[in-house]
Amino acid sequence: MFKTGYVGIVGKTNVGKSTLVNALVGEKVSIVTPKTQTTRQNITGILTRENYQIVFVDTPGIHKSQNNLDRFMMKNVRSAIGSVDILVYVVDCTKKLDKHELENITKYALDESLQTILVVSKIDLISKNALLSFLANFTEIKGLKAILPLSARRGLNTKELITEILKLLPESEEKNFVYEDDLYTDSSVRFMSAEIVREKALLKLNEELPHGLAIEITKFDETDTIAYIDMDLICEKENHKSIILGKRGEMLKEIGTLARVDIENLLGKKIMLKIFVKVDKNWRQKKISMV
Ligand SMILES: Nc1nc2c(ncn2[C@@H]2O[C@H](COP(=O)(O)OP(=O)(O)OP(=O)(O)O)[C@@H](O)[C@H]2O)c(=O)[nH]1
Ligand SMILES: [Mg+2]
Repeated sequence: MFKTGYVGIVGKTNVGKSTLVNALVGEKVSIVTPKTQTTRQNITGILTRENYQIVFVDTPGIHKSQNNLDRFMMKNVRSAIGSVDILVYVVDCTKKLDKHELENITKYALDESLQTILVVSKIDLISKNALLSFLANFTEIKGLKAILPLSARRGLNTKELITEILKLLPESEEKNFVYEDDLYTDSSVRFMSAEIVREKALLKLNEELPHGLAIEITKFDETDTIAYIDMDLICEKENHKSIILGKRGEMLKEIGTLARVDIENLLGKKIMLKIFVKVDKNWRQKKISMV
C-alpha cells in the first residue's frame, strides 16, 4: 500500500517553518535566517520513501498586507491552505501567543475541509514546565488532529510528526506519487541560487534592510564544469546601497563569498558569481512575480 499527499506548513513569521521543512525533507530546500519574513513564496520540499511521498509546502509567515509584496506573500499562504491535504500550523513556544494566532488555529481546527496538526516549535529553548503552561493555551481548541511539541533544530519529535501525517493520508494500492523518487524540491536551481544570495544578505545586514531586498538573475550560463551567474541585488534607498557595498565593497564581497560556496555545492560545479547592487525605491509596490 502507498500513501501520498500535500502538507502545508503555515504560521507567523520566524516560528521555524522553513527549518522544519528542511529537517523533515533532510535537504535544504528553503532559506532560514533569524530575520522576519524570510520566506516570500511557497516552496516545495518532497520526502519520498518506499511506501510514501509527502509533499511539504513551506509558506511565507502570516502577516498583515501593506504593499504588493505582502499581498503576494499572503496570496501564497491562502493558496497553500486551499490546496493541501493536511495543514501543519506552527507556533513558537518562546513567544507569547497572540489572540490572532489562537483565532487562526481555532478556525482551521474547526474547518472540516482541513485536517490540522498543531506544531509547537523550538522546545529546545524552554523548560518542561514552561512548555506545559504554553500547551495549556490549546486545551479548549476542538478539532485538532494532533498537538506536537518539537524542535526542528535538534530533530526532536520530527519523526513523530511524519507518523501523525501518515496516519491522516489516504492509502492507495497503486503507487500514486506526484514526483520522481529522487526529487526533493521542484524549485529551479536559478531560484535556489537567488535565494542563497538573499539568505547571505539577510544574515549579514541589519534588521532595517532585509525587507527591502530583492534578487534578480540577469545571467545564468552553464557548461559542464562552470556556471556564470550575474545577479542584481535590489534595495530601496541610496544609503542602503552603500551599506550593502560596505567599506571598499567588503560587505558585498563577503555576501558573495558565502553565497558562492553554497551555490557551488548546489550545482556541483565551479561558479563565477557577480552581484550588482541596484536601487529601485518602489519595487515592493510593483507587480511581484518571483519564480
Ligand atoms: N533553537 C531553535 N531555533 C530554531 C528552531 N527552528 C527554527 N529556529 C530558528 O528560528 C529562526 C527562524 O527560523 P525560520 O525557519 O527561518 O522561520 P520561518 O517560520 O520559516 O520564518 P519566515 O520565513 O520569516 O516566515 C532561525 O534563526 C532558526 O534558526 C528550533 O527548533 N530551535
Ligand atoms: Mg521561512
